[in-house]
Amino acid sequence: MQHSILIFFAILTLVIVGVFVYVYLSSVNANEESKGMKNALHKRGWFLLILVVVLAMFASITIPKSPYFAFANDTPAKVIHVAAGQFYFMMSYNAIDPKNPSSDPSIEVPVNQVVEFRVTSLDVNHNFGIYNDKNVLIAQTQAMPGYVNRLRYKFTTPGDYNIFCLEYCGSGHQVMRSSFTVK
Ligand SMILES: [Cu+2]
Repeated sequence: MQHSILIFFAILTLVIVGVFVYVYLSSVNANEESKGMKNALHKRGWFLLILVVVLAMFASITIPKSPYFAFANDTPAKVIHVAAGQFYFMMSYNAIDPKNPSSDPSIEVPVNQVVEFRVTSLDVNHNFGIYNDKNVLIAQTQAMPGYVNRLRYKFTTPGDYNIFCLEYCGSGHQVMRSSFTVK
């Protein structure tokens, strides 16, 4: 891992040096540029075309992998309602009334079935991050006041999962923690 980071930065350094060399050489060779505005517009056109092509390639590769489309055509086997607040998570099988919030003491989620978390906040912005028993983040969504964000996921490994807040939300941010069991 450290090896590949080193190689990445070495390549990045070469690219940056290359850009500087190119800029230097092109400013030395000022005669080429003296053809006036026509030359500059010509170059700008090519630059914009290449930029659009590269961005379109990135978008076509990454957008289909967006988690917003995950399990979009499935009907969730179970819906878990989540309300975050300073500094706690409430989870319930039933909708949580913001005026009188209450949670279920323990939450169980079925394995190998699509479940949906409906996540909101009762005060400021929080985050709902799901970690497996090896402390690897496997899914997350923002918890926002006035919005319900739906997070669908299919757990393939039974066990205990932890919830942590991933949005700095105040002095007790680091104590925000909850958990549920996948069976
Ligand atoms: Cu937080």
